[in-house]
Amino acid sequence: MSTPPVTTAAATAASREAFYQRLDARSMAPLWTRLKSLVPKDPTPVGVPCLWRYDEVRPYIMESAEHISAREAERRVLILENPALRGSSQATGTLYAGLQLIMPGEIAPAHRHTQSALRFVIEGSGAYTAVDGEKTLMAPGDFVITPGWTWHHHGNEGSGPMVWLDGLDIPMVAHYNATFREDHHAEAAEIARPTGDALARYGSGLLPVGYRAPSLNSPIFNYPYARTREALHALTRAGDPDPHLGHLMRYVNPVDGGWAMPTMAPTIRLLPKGFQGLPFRSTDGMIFVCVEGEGAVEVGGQQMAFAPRDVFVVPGWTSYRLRAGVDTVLFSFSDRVAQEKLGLYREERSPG
Ligand code: GTQ
Repeated sequence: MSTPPVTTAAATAASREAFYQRLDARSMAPLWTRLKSLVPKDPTPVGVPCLWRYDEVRPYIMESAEHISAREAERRVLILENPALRGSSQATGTLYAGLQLIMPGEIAPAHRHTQSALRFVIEGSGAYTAVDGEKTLMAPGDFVITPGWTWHHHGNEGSGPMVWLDGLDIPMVAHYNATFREDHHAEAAEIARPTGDALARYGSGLLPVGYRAPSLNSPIFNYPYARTREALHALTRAGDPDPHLGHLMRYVNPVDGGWAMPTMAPTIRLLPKGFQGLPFRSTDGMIFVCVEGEGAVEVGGQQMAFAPRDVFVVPGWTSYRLRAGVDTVLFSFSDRVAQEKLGLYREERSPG
């Protein structure tokens, strides 16, 4: 039996390093120096908790109209970029968020792209978005879907500015390198159906017999806030909220009962007056909008107070708790639907 030669730690390190350099020259690398970071015990949060107060942001949004038209900009949007991810156009590791402004008489020209978009209306009235041949008029609190690769343009036929939050899966689609876009030959795409058609056909607990869904998106493309609000308040009369999450509802695709969109998971919740949520974390980074009320989120050892129209981010796998001083409504969205389909979604409830 031969005994291995005695080597010093320094000699071992030096010979390994020389080996790694020869591997490097062949576009190879040892896994064992990287394994723990490639396959960590649990997720490292991407981005940091952050909040944009609407009263601070609004003057900049309005000023953007002095600098550029919707036509020239194509989409006049101020991107909400996570402070830890500057330059990436990301609010979370997988999602983009921005505040879009459209002024009276303007049209944001028709285009389509493989990314999916959602809108959550922040302020104004009289503006519409047209998706796949149908217009919908938007009002504050409305949740609107633009499925990937559908023609869409926006217009404002009202007398004041309208602002909404855009949520897009831009980083996710970029990850797959599956980004395509096309500009429509006309500024406004054709309108083929009357306004309200989709809501009547698909959003009344009814579906046309024989209906075949053309995509994984809900055929309802505007979920009006008046209806959503009624549902939330009915819940508060019927029982107690989830101690971690409040009265939490998801926007559903009536065709299959799944999430309303294939890549982004939109939810809305009511936190009753005095709600003190227990800690919770989940693998999906979330973007919230305060719709009504006021409260605070405690996240990553930080307290962030929110008021209506404020937008805030809770990174994935970061424990947070929600509090509300008065009845408070929060919209939020994340990549949870994609994570669920891939078998990745996890959540954790702490007792306090
Ligand atoms: O409204 O189509 O915020 O294409 C970013 C990209 C909005 C839109 C954004 C877009 C849009």
